[in-house]
Amino acid sequence: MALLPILKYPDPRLRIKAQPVTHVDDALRRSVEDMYETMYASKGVGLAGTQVNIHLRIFTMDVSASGNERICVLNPEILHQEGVLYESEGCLSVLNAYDKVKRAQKVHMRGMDLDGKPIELKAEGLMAVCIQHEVDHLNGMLFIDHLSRLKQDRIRKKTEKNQPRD
Ligand code: GNR
Ligand code: NI
Repeated sequence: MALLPILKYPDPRLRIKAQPVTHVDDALRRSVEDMYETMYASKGVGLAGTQVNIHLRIFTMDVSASGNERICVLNPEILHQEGVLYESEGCLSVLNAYDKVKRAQKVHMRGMDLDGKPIELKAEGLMAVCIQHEVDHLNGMLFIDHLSRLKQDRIRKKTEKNQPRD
């Protein structure tokens, strides 16, 4: 088990589109264990492979109050979504930025588990938001991309001040 470094905005690697998982092996299972460890240590409710420089379509999630309900989805696909929800979001890859984002209230998702078996999941509320946030990461998208240009500029400037490049 190991803690993985989390890529921070504006790292260009956060823009890489993740590739589908074609086979599950021990190396992949170990990476997923490291992703859980990293996610829990950072107090995140979700973590996408992209954020830890693993550009495969994988995310881990635990939105439970107990912090003991692990969900890992490989090759997630959102089949259907409905309703509208504005929830305040943050991201382990975007420091010190929180804002409301328009999302679907419910999602119906399909994917594969670590045994390579198909799984289907219907989610609403925070879990639905988290799934949409993680699938965005796998497509190289960040929650701030959903905000106005003005808000994006403010976040970029604040980030540059806190972590100047070179
Ligand atoms: O820990 C996280 N909390 C969160 C809160 C509202 C909406 C989305 C999230 S996901 C985030 C962890 C993260 O950055 N996952 O990619
Ligand atoms: Ni995130």
